[in-house]
Amino acid sequence: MRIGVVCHPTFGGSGVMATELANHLGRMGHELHVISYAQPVRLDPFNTHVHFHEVQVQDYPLFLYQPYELALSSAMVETVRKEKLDILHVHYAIPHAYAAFMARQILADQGIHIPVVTTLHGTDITLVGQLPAYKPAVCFSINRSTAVTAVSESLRAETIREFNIERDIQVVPNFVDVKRYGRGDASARSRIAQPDEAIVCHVSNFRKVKRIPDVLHVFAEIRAQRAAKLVMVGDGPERLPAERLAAELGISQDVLFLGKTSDVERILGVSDLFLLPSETESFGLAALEAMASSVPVIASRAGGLPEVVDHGVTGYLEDIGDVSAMAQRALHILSSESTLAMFSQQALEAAHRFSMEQIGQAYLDLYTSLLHGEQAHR
Ligand code: GMT
Repeated sequence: MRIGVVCHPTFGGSGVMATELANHLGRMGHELHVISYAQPVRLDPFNTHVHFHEVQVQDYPLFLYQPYELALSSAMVETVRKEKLDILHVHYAIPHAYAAFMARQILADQGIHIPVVTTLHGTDITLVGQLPAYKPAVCFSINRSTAVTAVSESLRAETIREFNIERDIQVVPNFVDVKRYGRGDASARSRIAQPDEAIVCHVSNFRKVKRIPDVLHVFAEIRAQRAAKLVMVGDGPERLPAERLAAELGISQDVLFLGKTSDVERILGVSDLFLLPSETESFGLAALEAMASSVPVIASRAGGLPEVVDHGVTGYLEDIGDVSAMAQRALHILSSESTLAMFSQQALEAAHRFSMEQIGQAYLDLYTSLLHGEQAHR
């Protein structure tokens, strides 16, 4: 199959999912054409079946805002025509579903009919997508996609509740390539912590929705009871305030802010516990990646997190903002080697439920059904 993929190329989970899916389908022998304004970080440069097409936005002094959606629609049209694509799969509705609708119209005008799959990922529905400035266009482009998927039941339900949806939305959860993850040895661990210290980890893009202060408050309560280090991976607007808060809480010496790093797997591989106390989280790919590294998760009972984290089995879920309950759960998991080992094992087993092979096949099945229902351009 010849598949066009549109995504945000940054460190966010939707870009990671789009790119890993492209790498996986490319390894299966399909031809993947990734269209974005920059090469996604995880795109496999050694995979000869995966190709990158950069969207060229031309600066023009009349515009205060350069029209990215127009450039993206044009790039989709050109790539579909030149590469004879069968299907377009766009990740994150804004602005991709809208730009894909336009591309599809332009192509139809030229006698080329191509199905468009839109995958909803999170704040495209739960936050940004609901802003009055975007909502009508988001709703329209969801209704006009050939097929729509959401990464959790929770996100599907919220989309139907908040938008005027006139169509089916299929749930296709996120996946993880468990083989990429593993446990680090004592020497790797010793670079972060002393042998008696637990390693607690958080990975995100440090936006308000992640409730970064809660991560620090939970850790401060853990730290008051036992030796531990907190590793904060990622960067974003909440990072500087978090560094100040760590100082105010008197825990700076035990908190490492590592910024953006492509070594997330190695850091997870030496971690004992993962914290994700988000305000909302449609899925929580970071939690799944932690579980694939045998790291139990303490998270908020929000959005799709209960579909990923099994309360009392692979970690614990507590009410949003209940930092004391989260800290108590964390201390329980860390209370003995055998308790930690049991949760770690269960976390790893649960991660296998979201295997790349199975989810990749679900997308392929969807593409195939659309191609049978709609004449592709050849
Ligand atoms: O929607 C966002 O905030 C951005 C998006 C991203 O690109 O990282 O994150 C969402 O998509 C991920 C991949 O499907 C999910 O794992 C995240 O839970 C989701 N983020 C939120 O819902 C806050």
